[in-house]
Amino acid sequence: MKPTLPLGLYAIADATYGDPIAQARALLSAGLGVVQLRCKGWSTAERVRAARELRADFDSHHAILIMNDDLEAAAEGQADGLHLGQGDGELPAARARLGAAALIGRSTHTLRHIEAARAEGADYIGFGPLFETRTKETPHPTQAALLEAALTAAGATPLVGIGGLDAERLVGLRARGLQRWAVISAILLAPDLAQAVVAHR
Ligand code: TZP
Ligand code: MG
Repeated sequence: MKPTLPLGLYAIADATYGDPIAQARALLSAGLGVVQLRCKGWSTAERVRAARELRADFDSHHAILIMNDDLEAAAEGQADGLHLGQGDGELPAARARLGAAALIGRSTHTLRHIEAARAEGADYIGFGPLFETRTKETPHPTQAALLEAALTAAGATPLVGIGGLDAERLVGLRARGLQRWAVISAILLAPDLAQAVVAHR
């Protein structure tokens, strides 16, 4: 059965900020139900190894493991799902490879992207960058002003806001209807990860 994306914080373990295996374990210990493994610049074999190493931890925490970017790594690494950017390949091909139970998300940067993601059968939609981000070079303008329109465009498909999020910004975004969000640097660069998770969940 396809897992349900939890409300609140969608955590990301990111090799940009250290060892993603240690990060993922810490995020699971902090009680998070979904963690994406984002290992830019790694080979598929390295991603597969990381996912396999973490599989038992995710199972014991009943948590969802999402692989970023790499369909083959998601399949071989026995991830629960895959996150595709705009340039990361066709969603139907990923669905065919991973099966109906896989949770497949698509990054979107415009309202048109959101409509396309729904049409291709995305299980959830990442939307951003909401604010300037230090994690990723993005040619896309910040999208926070479009949040309400994005939520409407997403309809029943869960939307995960991303980009430059911190605890203070989340207060305003949640008041405007955001129910799910992804945070990278504000958590992974915090001196105390568990405390940062509490502040952003
Ligand atoms: N996609 C849009 S912004 C972003 C991604 C992967 C990076 C978000 O990182 P941060 O550090 O939470 O701004
Ligand atoms: Mg990508």
